[in-house]
Amino acid sequence: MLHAPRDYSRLRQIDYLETPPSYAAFLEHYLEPNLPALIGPALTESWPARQQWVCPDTGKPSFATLREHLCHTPVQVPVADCQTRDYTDQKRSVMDLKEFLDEWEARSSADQPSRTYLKDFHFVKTFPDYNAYQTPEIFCDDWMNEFWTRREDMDDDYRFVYCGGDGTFTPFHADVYRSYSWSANICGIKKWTLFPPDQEHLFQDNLHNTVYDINNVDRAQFPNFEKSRSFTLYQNPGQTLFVPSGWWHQVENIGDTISINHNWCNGSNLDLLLDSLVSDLKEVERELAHLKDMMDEHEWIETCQKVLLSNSGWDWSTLWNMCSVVRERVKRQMEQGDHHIRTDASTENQKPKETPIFPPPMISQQPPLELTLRRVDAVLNFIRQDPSAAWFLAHSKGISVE
Ligand SMILES: O=C(O)CCC(=O)C(=O)O
Ligand SMILES: [Fe+2]
Repeated sequence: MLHAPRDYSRLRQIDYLETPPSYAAFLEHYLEPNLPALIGPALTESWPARQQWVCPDTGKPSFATLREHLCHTPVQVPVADCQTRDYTDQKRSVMDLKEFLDEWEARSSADQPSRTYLKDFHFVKTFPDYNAYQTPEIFCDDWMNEFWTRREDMDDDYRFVYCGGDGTFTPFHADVYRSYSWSANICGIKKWTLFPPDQEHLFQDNLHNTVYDINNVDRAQFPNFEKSRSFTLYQNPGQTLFVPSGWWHQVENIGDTISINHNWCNGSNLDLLLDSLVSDLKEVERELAHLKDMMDEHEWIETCQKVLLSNSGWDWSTLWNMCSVVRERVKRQMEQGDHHIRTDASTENQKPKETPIFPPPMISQQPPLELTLRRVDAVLNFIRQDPSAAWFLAHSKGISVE
């Protein structure tokens, strides 16, 4: 694979970058080695969200402005009950945004901790004309949002807002597909505990159950957890954290907190995404092993891919299609430069579409195009050479594996 092995053992602290780094520096020191960085508030200073959603005097959410800007029509939002566990996650439901804000404000005024956490709220998709923030240049090489916002069969994205009062939290996890995330704090403080990759064996039991809350670990069930290595940091208002691929983490809100978070991936963590898909598939095959003898070979492949898609949100065709879309775009950039990027983005933006597109990165916001092409081709070739994956793709609608 086209990536040097990553070594986390010499990492002693998480860098704080007062001034936002150039794209080239961010690529070299954080994206490629897969290391976290906390970036100072200059990165988000000009965002309307920072100016409009926070009371300048108190630093608390401006509940009246949020209601005025976001609640003219009823909006249903996803929420989690932080006090009720549901397997590896919290109990999820939906509620009306105005009702959520009213309840949050009442608790905040009474200095009471909250248990309802608005999370994974597709903000840009819900408010396409709001322009509450601009994706910083260092995070523009984002294939997940580029791909999902253009898919004709699925108007989706990974651009979220999180809102929660004091005491709300996100349990211990690694992100979807082992993607990166970035998280910008609009107000409040987030306490992050981050665990470098490759320590899963220390926080899993024999049955592959994983620790849920790092503050309440059953030492009998997870005797090795205390051997794990982690970094704790406090993210203040305006600061942005880059969370690398495959780093497990838990996040706890201190005070009333609003953040903007994207999940994303690109050529620098593509190998980790592929590893993650392969290991998710192995897990599915283990779970379904008792059915294998009852099926023919092709039925088995299809069943495993179906379960993989429903458990993990992707299958071979998802990874194949994302890489193919990026490959086409990179080849166009090699031939035509950036010109078409701006034109494509502006014409597509004029189409009435539920999810506004995420524009592809300019040449200056990504690694050398030849390197990206080699990395994408390595993954496409890996898939072509895997007999089950190749058979599955050859029988998937609209895919040509040539
Ligand atoms: O802010 C939170 O509660 C969770 C954020 C998170 O897990 C992430 O950005 O990856
Ligand atoms: Fe996360």
